[in-house]
Amino acid sequence: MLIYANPLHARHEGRHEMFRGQLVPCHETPARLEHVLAELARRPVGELREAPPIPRTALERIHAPRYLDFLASAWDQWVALDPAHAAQDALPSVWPVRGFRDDVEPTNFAARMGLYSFDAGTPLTAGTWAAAEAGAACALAAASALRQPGAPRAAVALTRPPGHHAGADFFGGYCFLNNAALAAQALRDAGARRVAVLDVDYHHGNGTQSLFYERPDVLTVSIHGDPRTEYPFYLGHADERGEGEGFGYNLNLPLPAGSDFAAWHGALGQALQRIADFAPDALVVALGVDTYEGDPISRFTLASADYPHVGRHIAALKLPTVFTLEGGYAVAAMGINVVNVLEGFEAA
Ligand code: 6XA
Ligand code: ZN
Repeated sequence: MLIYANPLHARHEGRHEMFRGQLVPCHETPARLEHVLAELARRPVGELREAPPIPRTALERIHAPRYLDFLASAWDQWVALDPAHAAQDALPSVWPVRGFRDDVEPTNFAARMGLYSFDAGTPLTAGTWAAAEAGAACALAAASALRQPGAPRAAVALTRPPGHHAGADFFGGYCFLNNAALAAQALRDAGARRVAVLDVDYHHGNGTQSLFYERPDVLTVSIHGDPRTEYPFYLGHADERGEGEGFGYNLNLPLPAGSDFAAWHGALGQALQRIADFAPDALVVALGVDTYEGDPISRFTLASADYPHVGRHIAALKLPTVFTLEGGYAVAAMGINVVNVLEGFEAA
């Protein structure tokens, strides 16, 4: 497999996130990706490649122009308000919920942060845009690689910040640009007739679901903690099946917090059956390993030894596959768990 690691990921390093009513050190840190790279150096499952820059037109296939303009310039605007801001992160604190307008872009910076986000856990920093854009470039490069003659079976975008919570025009859940959606769209644009996205992160991929909700050409399937108790709370229920032409092309498999690998594995079987029935030309896997028993913010109990099986089962679909990196906060185990999935896939 080919591996595109985001060379600018460490430029995004948030200081604090709002968590249970307090500002706490960020869970989503550069060390996460460093651990995956270190484990890949020990167990090379693929060849590391560099991604070319992503054109703005590719970003606009998924994200709204005014959102991209805001993200690209937000840090400069934040520091222009007060030079002291250079030493702080920008976090949103006000949002347009039901009944408010979102068609008029406010000039006030805090109001625009709220317009383009859905939580206060996702700090925007000096290097956020550079890191997010370079991460999206990895997703695009991974998708393009699969369409080349003599392509390998899989390509990996080792990205952070992650992407699956980001929608057409909002950030949240540590995500800014939706790498999995960008890869799926790039596969479609390069000629794949149908693409499936399988999201195995602990948290529902609300951004990916909403981006493809009315489309029958991209099937979205997600296994995740039940949103009644688990983030992102307001989407991810089993009765969300898609809308209009997209009806029947979204499958949510929520599981109760505390679920073990036996339960998770059952849901994976359902997910893989639905994907096989859809008969796609390519697959995108939003690979979060926050399903791990030691994860500090999640509540499934998968063990490191379970992850090779996850990779093996996904490989059984026999589809050209892009992996994008999503969550996982048990930092020391993260490298092992991610490489276990990739190794299981390669060994199949
Ligand atoms: C709330 C928790 C964000 C979850 C991020 C994640 N600040 N998503 O791992 O997959
Ligand atoms: Zn997650």
